[in-house]
This record gives sequence, C-alpha cells and structure tokens, in this order.
Amino acid sequence: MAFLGKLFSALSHTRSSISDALEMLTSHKISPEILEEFENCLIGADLGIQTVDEILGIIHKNNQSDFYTHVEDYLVSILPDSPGVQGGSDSLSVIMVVGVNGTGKTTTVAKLANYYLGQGKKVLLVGCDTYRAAGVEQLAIWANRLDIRLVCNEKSQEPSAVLYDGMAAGKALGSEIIIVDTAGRLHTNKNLMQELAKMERVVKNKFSHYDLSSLITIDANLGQNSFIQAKEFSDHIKLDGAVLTKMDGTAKGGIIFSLYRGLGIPVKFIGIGEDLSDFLSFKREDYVKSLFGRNK
Ligand SMILES: Nc1nc2c(ncn2[C@@H]2O[C@H](COP(=O)(O)OP(=O)(O)OP(=O)(O)O)[C@@H](O)[C@H]2O)c(=O)[nH]1
Ligand SMILES: [Mg+2]
Repeated sequence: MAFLGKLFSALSHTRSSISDALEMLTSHKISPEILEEFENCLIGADLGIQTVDEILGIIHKNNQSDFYTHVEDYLVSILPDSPGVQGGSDSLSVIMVVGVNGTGKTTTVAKLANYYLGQGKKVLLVGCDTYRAAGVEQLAIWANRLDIRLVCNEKSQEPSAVLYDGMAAGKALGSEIIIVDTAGRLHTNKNLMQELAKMERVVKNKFSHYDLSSLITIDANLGQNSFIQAKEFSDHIKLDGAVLTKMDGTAKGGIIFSLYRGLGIPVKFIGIGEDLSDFLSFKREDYVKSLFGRNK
C-alpha cells in the first residue's frame, strides 16, 4: 500500500484532470457541451487523440453508471502487461540512459542503481557525459552515496571510449548490471544521435554477452513534445523503454498512453521526486487505478 500511496500522491495532478472530467460526465445530463469539455480535459492530460476518441466511443456505448469501470478497463488494456526490465535473474545487463538535456538521466541512473542494489545485484556506473565536468561530478556524488564503483575519464571527450573502458572494467569486476549515464542532447542534433548509435555498437560488437537496454528519460511536464523527442531517439537507437520523470509535478501523466501506442515504447519506471527512493517500477493496473482515485 505504501507503494500505491506514493504513486497515488505523485499522480494527483493528472488524476484531477481525468477524474474531474469523468465526474462531470457521470454527474450531469450528457450534452454536446459537456462532452466537449470532457474531451478537452482528457486532451489536456496528454492522453493523445486516438485514446481520447476511443474513450468517447466507450462513453457513447455505455450507461453513465458504468463509465468509470469501462474507461478504466480500457486504459489498462491498451498498456503493456508488466513489461519488466530486460534480462533474467542470472543475465548480465547494460542499461544506457539517454535523453534530452535536463530530463533526469543522471538522477535516473542513480535511482536505477539503487533499485538493482536492492535486488542484491553487483552494479557498476559508467559516466559517459564527457561534455561537462559537472556531469561526471554529479554522478560521482551518487556513486559515493551508493557506495558503488564508477568508471569515468575526465580527460576523454569520446563517450564510446569511456563506455568501452567501463564495459571492460565491468567484465573484469563481474558486474551484473552496468548503468551508463550519457550527455543530454537535443533530438535534432544528428551528430550526437549518431554518437549514441556508436555507443550501442560498442556493446553489441565487443561485449555481446551483456544484454543492452536503452531507456529514454522523458520529462512528463513536456507532454506531447516528449513524444517527438522519443521518436527521434528511436530513429537512431533501439529504445527498450522509457523512464517517465518528474511525475510528481505534472498533470500530463497521460503521455504514457501515447508513447506506447504511437511509438511502441513502454514506460518501465516512473520518477516521482529527486531522491533515490522516488522511483517506481511501472505496473499498468496500479497506474490506471491511481489515475482514477480508486486507491485512496
Ligand atoms: N521533482 C523531480 N525532479 C527530478 C526528477 N528526476 C530528476 N529531477 C531533477 O531534475 C533536475 C535534472 O536532473 P538530472 O538528473 O541532472 O538530469 P539530466 O538529464 O542528467 O541533465 P543533463 O545531464 O544536464 O542533460 C535535477 O534537479 C533533478 O533533481 C523527478 O522524478 N522528480
Ligand atoms: Mg546528467
């Protein structure tokens, strides 16, 4: 319940828009004006046009008293079932965290490390944000706090070379999970996108006994803009999932639905604050229930 409680409070803004919209529908006589207002509320929560249209279809087909249940079941049905994270219990994994500047990559790397340490894994961090000294320093502070090793090279400007060193160190140390922080980059910058593809190749060509997953951090506040970012990233590297960050301060939590439907990118984790423990593994039923205020 503590878990749902955290999710429940993090989703309070998104829940207000969706629940208020449904509340309005169930407590009024349905008119074209009420329907339009309802539609606008859902669009405001960033559910995406297709999902909003389908919800309207459900509203037209069902009794007012059943709206909640039907819409809730429908929203659960369009999300992937507990996508989990790649790799079985004894597999070796590399997780590369990518995304636009300031979306929460470094914080997510630390949260992921904490999550896997909690599962008893041997975790190594690799700092490939070679463009700013502060980028590596920030990661070093987290590595210290978590008491885990960090591979970085403040003299190198070449993220792929640092990644290579990190992978080699991880192999030598017997690390089970290697988590790679990358520099923030604009999705429109082709060279920087190609650099990520090169990093992907380092793992695939030289360290193929490690499963590679790339996760994109998406700032939930950016709403539909983040959809465009994710699309550009996925045109250059294989994205295995998204970490939706800063869910604690947004009303746009509906982006989960458009991300999955539009790009096939499942949300794997949710960031709900700045601390290590403000991090939840994504479960579709819990998410939708929290959106609807059914776990108070
Ligand atoms: N409220 C909240 N803040 C977050 C969350 N995740 C990250 N932040 C904050 O967002 C800011 C940016 O986070 P970083 O982890 O440095 O982001 P980044 O993507 O590594 O940034 P660059 O390396 O500069 O591209 C920091 O102040 C974090 O504390 C979250 O889930 N909720
Ligand atoms: Mg960073």
